[in-house]
Amino acid sequence: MKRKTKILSTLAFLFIFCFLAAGYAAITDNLTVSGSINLEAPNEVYITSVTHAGASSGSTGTVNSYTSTLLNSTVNLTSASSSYVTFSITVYNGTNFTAYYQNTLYSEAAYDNENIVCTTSLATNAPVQSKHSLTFTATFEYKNGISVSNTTLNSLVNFKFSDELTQEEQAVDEALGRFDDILNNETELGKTFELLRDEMTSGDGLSGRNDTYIGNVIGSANSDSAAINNLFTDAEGNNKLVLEIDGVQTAVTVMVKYEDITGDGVEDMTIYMTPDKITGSIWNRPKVTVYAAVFTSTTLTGTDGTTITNWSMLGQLFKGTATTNAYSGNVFGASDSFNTDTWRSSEAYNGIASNSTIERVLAGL
Ligand SMILES: [Ca+2]
Repeated sequence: MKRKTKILSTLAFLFIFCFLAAGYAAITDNLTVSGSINLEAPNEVYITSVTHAGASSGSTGTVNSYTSTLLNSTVNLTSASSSYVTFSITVYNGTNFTAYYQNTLYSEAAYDNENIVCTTSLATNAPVQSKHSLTFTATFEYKNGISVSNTTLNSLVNFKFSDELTQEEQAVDEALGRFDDILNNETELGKTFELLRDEMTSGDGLSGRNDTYIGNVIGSANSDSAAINNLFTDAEGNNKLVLEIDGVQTAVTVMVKYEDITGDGVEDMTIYMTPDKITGSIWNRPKVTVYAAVFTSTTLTGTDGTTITNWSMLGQLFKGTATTNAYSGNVFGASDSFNTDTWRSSEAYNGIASNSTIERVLAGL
């Protein structure tokens, strides 16, 4: 997941470099692609469409190209100081986290008429939710009170969204990517969905142990923690539950449950992750931040008759809280885990209020 992002960032950079080196005319030719290329959605916020949304009489706007959150356009206004051109722009958030509009940026080298300004309909920090689109307008018009001389603007503007993740969010994102790999039959070291299920159901001799979930929370059995750490370690030996940036380490504690969340009678795989330290007691059960994602399975049949099970994430990664609790089977009843039944969203999704259960949040999708 991370490598993919790097490659795409490099491509985006090369695009920008092409703009600067070759000028605008050439890029339109470069973008002519024939045949069909199947690309995965980039793990970033990016423009998916730009259309005309209005102009004053005699004014015209041309979309030369767009990539990432960059728009290259030419507008020709009239000498009327009130003339304008408006584009309607749709962006898609391919990341696992809500991104927020920051500002519209440009460099003077790629903006050849300082008397024309670009204003968007977005408020600062307007959110675009993970795996969702957002449409807004960008209007090019004269600055107030200038005397019109040059009526044309060639520009490259960047509608900047902050998809920068905190280290905790990055750590959770890495763990989520690894979980997807485990479910979808990654063959390295034999780590698969089947192995995960085997570890859940193997039992560890503790009374009351539930074979539908497994975690590496403090109170879980050593064998459960070891199994989770083994599963989340990739072929290069990197434990994806620990992220270290500049010497600062963030550990992710996970609980994986095999349960029917969608209500169709078929078990789903749910992963709950917290970057918080779980420090409760039997007398004190504080809430911890818990991210949750639900994966549902589809069985596909190949032309040769073989079948594979494909797991895909429903919606997005949801942020919420859960109450600390004792891990099932822990006879001492300490708050060494968290109770997934108490999970409530802490952000609103698709008109569903925050403080909703994961079932309710999913039902709104
Ligand atoms: Ca289900």
